[in-house]
Amino acid sequence: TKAKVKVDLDSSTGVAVLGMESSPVNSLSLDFLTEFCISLEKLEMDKSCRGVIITSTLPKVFSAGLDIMEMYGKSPERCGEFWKAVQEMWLKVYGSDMVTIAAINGSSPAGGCLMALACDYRIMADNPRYSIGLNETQLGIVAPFWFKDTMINTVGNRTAEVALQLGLLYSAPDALKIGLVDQLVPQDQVLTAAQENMAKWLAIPDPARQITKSMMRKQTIDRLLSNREADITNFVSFITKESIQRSLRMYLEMLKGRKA
Ligand code: CO8
Repeated sequence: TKAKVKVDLDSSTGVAVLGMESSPVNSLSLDFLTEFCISLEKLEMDKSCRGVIITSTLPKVFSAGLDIMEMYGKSPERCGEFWKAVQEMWLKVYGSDMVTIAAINGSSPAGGCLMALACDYRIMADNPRYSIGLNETQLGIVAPFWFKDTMINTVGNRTAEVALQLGLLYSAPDALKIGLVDQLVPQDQVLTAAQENMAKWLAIPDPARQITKSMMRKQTIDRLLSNREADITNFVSFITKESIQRSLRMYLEMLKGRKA
């Protein structure tokens, strides 16, 4: 099967570009998440790599978030395995010792937004068609506490409260306004801007930056680590409920129907 992640490490700068290329929309399936985590782990272990830029190689979409097909009509065991992989992705990105920059060159709803939020810095293409946010409630599902925590850590409590309840998807300019992203640049400059910004982070001695990052994020990470099994049980019992399955089916039909 075709690789879903493309890694390009420049050993002269110590910066890797991790391109997500799981057509059509980089949805986070179990296979995708497994490959993504292995790639990130390899970079983490590689002493020559100090920073990673996460981006999409597909047009229009950064990541469509969790693969809805992984949550629809699946066995509890499979749902549990899937959820563990979602946790792992967040733990690896949010807790990375490397500098992580999201080069958001397309829409980034729900789990896609979570992945971007887990990075140290976010640069988004200034394109009015792209949106980003935690829109879970619009699907009739609830963003787990660690999605919520990551959002609060980024935009603050009040903004997160409104954003999460209404399941708001923000346009790029609105996302900049609330601090959900840090910088907007024209579409064709997203990667260059990410490289330029990366240089600023890499000018700081690694140990000082890493300890500071850990100081800021450790509490949030520990909250999931100490509740990991309960969080899986909670997800599985929630997602396999008949009413939730019905909501997901309606959402899927809406997605498919939009095209015609
Ligand atoms: N999962 C699976 N398939 C998807 C997904 C997805 N998340 N998103 C899109 N697709 C499919 C579409 O159905 C379509 O399939 P087909 O070609 O068979 O009709 C194909 O991908 C292409 O999609 P579009 O035609 O819609 O492509 P566009 O370029 O027009 O739009 C978007 C791209 C903006 C990404 C759009 O597809 C979209 O909005 N997708 C839905 C995104 C979304 O709402 N994701 C939420 C997932 S839930 C989540 O991530 C967190 C859940 C937390 C769980 C908590 C439970 C307790």
